[in-house]
Amino acid sequence: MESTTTFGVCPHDCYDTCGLRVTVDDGRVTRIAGDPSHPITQGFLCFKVNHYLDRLYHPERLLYPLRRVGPKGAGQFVRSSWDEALADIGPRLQAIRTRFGGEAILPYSFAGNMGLLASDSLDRRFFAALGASRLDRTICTASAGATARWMFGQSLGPDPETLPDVRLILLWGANPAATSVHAIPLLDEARRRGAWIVTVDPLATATARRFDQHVAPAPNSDVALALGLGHQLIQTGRLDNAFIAERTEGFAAYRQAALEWPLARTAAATGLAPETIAALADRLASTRPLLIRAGYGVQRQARSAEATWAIAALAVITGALADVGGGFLHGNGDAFPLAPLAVRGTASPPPRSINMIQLGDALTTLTDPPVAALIVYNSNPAATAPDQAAVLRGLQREDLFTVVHEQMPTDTTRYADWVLPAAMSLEVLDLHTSYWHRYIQLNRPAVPPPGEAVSNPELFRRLARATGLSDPALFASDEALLDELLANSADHPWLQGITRSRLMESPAQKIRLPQASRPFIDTPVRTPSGRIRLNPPPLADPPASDPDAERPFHLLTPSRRETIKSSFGNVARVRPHEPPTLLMAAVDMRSLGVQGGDSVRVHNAQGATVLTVRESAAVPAGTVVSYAVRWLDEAGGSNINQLTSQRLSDYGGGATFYTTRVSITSLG
Ligand SMILES: Nc1nc2c(c(=O)[nH]1)N[C@H]1C(S)=C(S)[C@@H](COP(=O)(O)OP(=O)(O)OC[C@H]3O[C@@H](n4cnc5c(=O)[nH]c(N)nc54)[C@H](O)[C@@H]3O)O[C@H]1N2
Ligand SMILES: Nc1nc2c(c(=O)[nH]1)N[C@H]1C(S)=C(S)[C@@H](COP(=O)(O)OP(=O)(O)OC[C@H]3O[C@@H](n4cnc5c(=O)[nH]c(N)nc54)[C@H](O)[C@@H]3O)O[C@H]1N2
Ligand code: SF4
Ligand SMILES: [Mo]
Repeated sequence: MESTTTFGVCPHDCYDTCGLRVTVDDGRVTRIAGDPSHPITQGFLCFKVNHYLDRLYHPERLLYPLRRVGPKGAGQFVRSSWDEALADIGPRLQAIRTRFGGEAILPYSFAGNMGLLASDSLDRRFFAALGASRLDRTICTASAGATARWMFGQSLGPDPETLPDVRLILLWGANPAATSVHAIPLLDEARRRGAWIVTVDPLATATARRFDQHVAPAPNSDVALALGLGHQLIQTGRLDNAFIAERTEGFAAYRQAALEWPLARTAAATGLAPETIAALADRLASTRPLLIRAGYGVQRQARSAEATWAIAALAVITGALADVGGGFLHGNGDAFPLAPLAVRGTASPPPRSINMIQLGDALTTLTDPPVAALIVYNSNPAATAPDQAAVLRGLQREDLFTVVHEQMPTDTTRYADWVLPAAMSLEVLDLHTSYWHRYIQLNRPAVPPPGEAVSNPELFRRLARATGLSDPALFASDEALLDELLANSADHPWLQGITRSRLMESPAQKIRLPQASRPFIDTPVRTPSGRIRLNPPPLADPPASDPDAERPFHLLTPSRRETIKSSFGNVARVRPHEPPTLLMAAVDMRSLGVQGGDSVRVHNAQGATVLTVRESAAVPAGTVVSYAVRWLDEAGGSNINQLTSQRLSDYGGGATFYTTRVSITSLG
């Protein structure tokens, strides 16, 4: 028996971007393990990817092109061939372009596979060549990213490997025990060395229970809490005035905003005891190094950017940025200075942009031109996009031509005209960066794709040929794309010597930014003035009216430990076996007259779904929780995104999933 081991990378949308060791025996993957030599992965994987063979060799894997035969959305398909599929798709896209213009074609993708070739390569070239509508990929971190760029010019924070040196860590709207498990050993080590770790989360999550202190503000009261802490620091004269004077601008605007939040008002808005707020301010003023890690939970609300700004400002006014390991971390994406691949568009002026959060409106209300073709890859919007009723209404349109490239039958493939089979990351070449750690990693194929499945770049080569496009850049090989990516930025000091051959020898290369380098102290602040901006970004006013404002419960739908959004929804050993659940405080269950196991109808102006109630001590009164994201076919054709809205955040065009008010009706 022939046995080989290759290095791979976990492709999922996760902070940890693990290095994998993949064992292949006689052409079949037999073991997938964490790379023991990878300093972040440390030889272990999370619960879900420990069962990855079940996903790789899943009996439902899509192996051949499928052509729709039944009515739209009925999920009836017959096996077809690539020749037949491309002979239909190519001319149809051309006809749509001739009739309405390229903008009638809309790509929809996110981070199903985070590889740079899978998520951001020939797809962009193909759609630009067609003059297709552009997609603003905002669904995850757009608000925090835009706010970080406003304040610092970049999304950059300390190297996570410096975490053990930090003495006060705030995990604000982050749940790494579920969403970034490789942070836990680093946090544990910091604690062994004397750190105090505070979780700021309305829910008593596994993270909150594990560490030293849980501060539980009311959902969406982060602006009040962060500015209230700032108020305390100002009033008690514990700012780093020298740091503020030398390195920032806009402090007067910050100060004015913070002074509106005296202790009593902050306590009332957050539901926290005044002593808790004052004591936390004391800690912030007196402990070094201080790191504030803002998770993505704080920036899925209507006031996402304002909250991110107010939280990050605490790390600035205390001077915490000046210590190794200290400062503010929302993301580390800009630690990888890879210039994107060159894209040539045909359209002038550039085509319209469509915010992916507003897919429902794009499919149902746009007329000039309408969206006539939708090409989905790396994403499952029927389950994960907000305002699901509008999304499904759009997908249901008989005059919408929908092509979905997928690994599994999903809620979205059900609405396709063509389902095309996608390779998995263990079957393709790719390059990965991380939004948290500092390793750039090569993913090598361990086995070929099964059946007729193809990688994302290969899909777009085939689509380009079928639509009659001829620019050679649309047909670049995977190796050429990889070399182009690395060569584009080869001069950058952080990427010195990181070449394809180096990565072939040693597949996880740390970028050449010294671990002890302090972001925005030892690296430039890339704002127009070169100073950190303490004045808030230009925040949008709230909408004049919110039809759900008076509903009794605040619904939160954060990440579930067992799945990544809707991915893994069909992996039996991983997915939850209970029906889609609503977690409630005992006091709310009593007042509604419901018991554990009862069905309730959860509804608001957007839509409705039915969930099974379970009592939870982790949930405060007035808040209800349903972890994201279950498949629609588990719950009679709907999930919690029936209740979320297309409303955009205050800056950066981000999602507002966690600003959702609902009513609940007992069904017994
Ligand atoms: N196991 C697993 N891992 C994942 C994912 C997954 O689905 N499952 N998803 C991946 C993806 S796509 C992402 S973006 C990341 C996200 O991972 P995280 O950054 O951890 O973000 P979330 O899970 O969205 O929310 C984190 C916490 O924010 C809290 N929260 C909600 N509303 C508020 C609020 O108003 N204020 C405050 N202070 N806290 C609030 C929630 O209760 C939750 O515990 O995780 C990635 N990793
Ligand atoms: N209510 C609520 N909704 C949410 C969130 C929330 O917190 N609450 N979180 C939001 C966030 S943070 C995010 S990031 C989004 C994520 O939402 P999506 O982008 O829809 O992510 P997934 O549900 O993981 O689906 C990814 C799909 O890509 C497919 N895929 C994986 N690799 C490949 C590949 O190489 N090629 C192709 N063609 N397909 C591939 C997988 O099989 C899977 O079906 O969900 C958002 N939706
Ligand atoms: S999902 Fe995250 S923690 Fe799990 S293996 Fe992938 S990168 Fe690692
Ligand atoms: Mo995300």
